[in-house]
This record gives sequence, C-alpha cells and structure tokens, in this order.
Amino acid sequence: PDLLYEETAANFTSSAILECDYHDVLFDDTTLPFSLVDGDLIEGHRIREGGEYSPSECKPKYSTAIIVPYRDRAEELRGFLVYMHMFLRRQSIHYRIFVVEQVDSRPFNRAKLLNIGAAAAIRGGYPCLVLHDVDLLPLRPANLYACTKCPRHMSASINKFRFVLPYLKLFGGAIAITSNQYKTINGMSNEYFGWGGEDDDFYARIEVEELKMCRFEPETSKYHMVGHKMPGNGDKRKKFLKYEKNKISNDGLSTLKFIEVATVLHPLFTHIMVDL
Ligand code: NGS
Repeated sequence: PDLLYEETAANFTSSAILECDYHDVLFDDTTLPFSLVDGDLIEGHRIREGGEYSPSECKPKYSTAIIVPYRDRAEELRGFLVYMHMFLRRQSIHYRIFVVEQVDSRPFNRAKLLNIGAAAAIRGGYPCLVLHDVDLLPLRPANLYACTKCPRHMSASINKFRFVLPYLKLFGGAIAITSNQYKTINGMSNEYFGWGGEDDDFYARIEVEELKMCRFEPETSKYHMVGHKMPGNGDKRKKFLKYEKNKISNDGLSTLKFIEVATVLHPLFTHIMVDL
C-alpha cells in the first residue's frame, strides 16, 4: 500500500526511540474480533483523556484523527469505542477519536458533522482524517488507519453487502483523506439534511479536483456493519445534482456555520456537541 509518511506524527514521542515498524501490521491476517479482555485498555492508563493514544515503545509515523458523526445511538457508540481502541492500539499509530453529535432536532446531517470534526482536527494539527460511521467495525488489522497518497475508501467490503462493493464510486462509510486534500475540496457539502447523497457529492468533489480515490484489496477492506442501517427515505433525500466546479467554493468547510454547544473530554473520546 502506498502509505503517506507524515512528519508531524514524529512530534508526539521522544526522538530517542526507534520508529514503529509497520511491516507486521500491514501483513497481519488475523481474523477479528480479537479478545477484548487483552491489554490494559480496561485500566485505561494509556489512553489519554479525549480518546488520544500514542505508542510509547516506538515513534509513530502516522497521526490520525478519527471523526464520527453521531446522534442517538449510545449502545452502538459504546461498542464502537471499545472495539476501535483495541483495534487502533495494535496499529502503533498516534490517533484521537472525535465524536461530533448533532443536538438539534433537524434531520441528521452527516456531512456537516464531518466538516465540524475535520475543522477541529485540522486546528489540532492532525495531518490525516478518517471519516467514520459509528456502525462500522474494521475486521482486518492490516487496514491501517493512516492516509494514503490518494483519498482512500476504506470500507469497500461490508458484510451487509455480502462483502461486495455495491457500486464503483461508492465513497461512504469509512474514508481516509489528508487534511490538505480535505481543504482542497473544501470538505463536504453542508446542505444534505436527511439520508443519502452526501457521500456521492463528496466523491464528485474528489473527481472535480482530480484527486484519484483508491482502495486496499477487498480482503483488507472487510468491515462488519452493526445492526441494520435505515433504508433510504426517497422523499426526504436531497437529490444529488450534477457537480459544478464553482459549487465547491460556495458550500463546504469555508462556509461552515454552527453553534458549538459544548466540547467534553471523555476517557475514550472527544465529544463535540453542535447545533446545526
Ligand atoms: C446511494 C446513496 C448513497 C449511499 C448508498 C449506499 O443510493 O448516499 O446508496 O447506501 N446515494 C443517494 O441517495 C443519492 S446503503 O446501501 O449503504 O444504505 O451511501
């Protein structure tokens, strides 16, 4: 895999220790889930408040903000956080989990929540963003949560779709994209309230800016979807329109407006509560 080295990650640990070795991670073909009782997550003393982790035994090459748009799925969120910390710690990367919760009662706006999380992560100096649904769990340790040179569709192979990609340009679920690329495409649209379309819009931005998307091989891109996703609501979904280049600058990160209700650092995640 064509992973992108990010110098920034080096700042998080002392230069006296050796760089982490990713060979074993990238070729780990273990089948998950692994035991959740292993390790010291339960005691919690290695994950810093706000859900940040950095290996202490080696210097991480990769520094990633995992951004999770969220509302009203407490049970799923709990499972996600425990699973993901177990999974990610094994990858010897520096990371932090941001959960962005929509607290108003308008229809859910996944893309705008991702923009809010991305803006916070970029301010925090993260060079790589992983935009991640709360109901998806990665099944292969080799699916490294780091950015590649091209924006990467990570969740190409999901149990719900019998591990087959539903359509070639699908660009939802879990995406790894550098902060610089995210800024280049002005993030995602803020206008998709309700289910569907926002990920297609996101992909159109990638195409307009001529950033090629990529995927790891299907075996590495396996995910388990928890529960069942809401079916698309045909009436409420905003129809995705053919893209025009000028739309990018009029709608996205640069035009993001919202009310930050509170930000709370929990032991396993940073909780950003917003009114859209
Ligand atoms: C498309 C939606 C996408 C969605 C994809 C897969 O039709 O947002 O289905 O959905 N596009 C539009 O609505 C325009 S899924 O089967 O995962 O529920 O991601």
